[in-house]
Amino acid sequence: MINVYAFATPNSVRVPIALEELGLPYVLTAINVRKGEQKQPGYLAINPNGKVPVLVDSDGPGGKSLTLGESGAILIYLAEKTGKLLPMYGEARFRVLEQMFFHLTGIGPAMGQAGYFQKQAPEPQPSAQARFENEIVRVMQVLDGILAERTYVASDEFTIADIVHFGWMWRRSFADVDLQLYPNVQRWHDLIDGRPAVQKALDRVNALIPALA
Ligand SMILES: N[C@@H](CCC(=O)N[C@@H](CS)C(=O)NCC(=O)O)C(=O)O
Repeated sequence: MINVYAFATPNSVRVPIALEELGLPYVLTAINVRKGEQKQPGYLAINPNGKVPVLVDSDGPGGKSLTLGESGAILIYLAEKTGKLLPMYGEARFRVLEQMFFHLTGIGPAMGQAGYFQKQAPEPQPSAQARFENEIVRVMQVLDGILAERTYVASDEFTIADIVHFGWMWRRSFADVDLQLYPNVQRWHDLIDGRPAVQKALDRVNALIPALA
């Protein structure tokens, strides 16, 4: 049995997408980060880092239960559990990891920080906002150049690196990112968004948001 603790967020959505793509059944439990549920003691006992997503696999390595945070680590775990979406050896494997690290240390943090300074900072911080907005343009241009050469981000095969990149592209409006400025990324985004497993995962995470009374 696989349990996923998540919300409708860019880092969370990767895990349901991977599980849908891999055809693994899972229970999805909402941790409402807008209400601070990720900082409650019960959840901190599952993830001391106080963030979503978390995956709990009762049938983990050696038949023991595994509790795992960090969306990138979770995707590698699921790929290796099933032998899919991550080549085992050679350059192809390291191109996937290269793209995952590029996103997780570059694009994702830039989008998160830009959105924070645009929309949530208690007072305007123009130089901080400009720093992260400029970084988004730089890394998005890098990604656009990569996608001019390849169908998917790591190769001409769909991999977990595409799932990692897709999370923030799905939630790009938080950082006011316009994909029309990056035509190769737009082409790739539409390809990923059109996958039935991706749509199923998006429906499931969107359903975690409580309806406004
Ligand atoms: N590096 C982590 C980042 C997780 C993360 O920042 N999750 C956000 C939602 S997208 C969160 O839990 N935010 C609530 C908070 O930071 O308190 C991952 O990839 O899983």
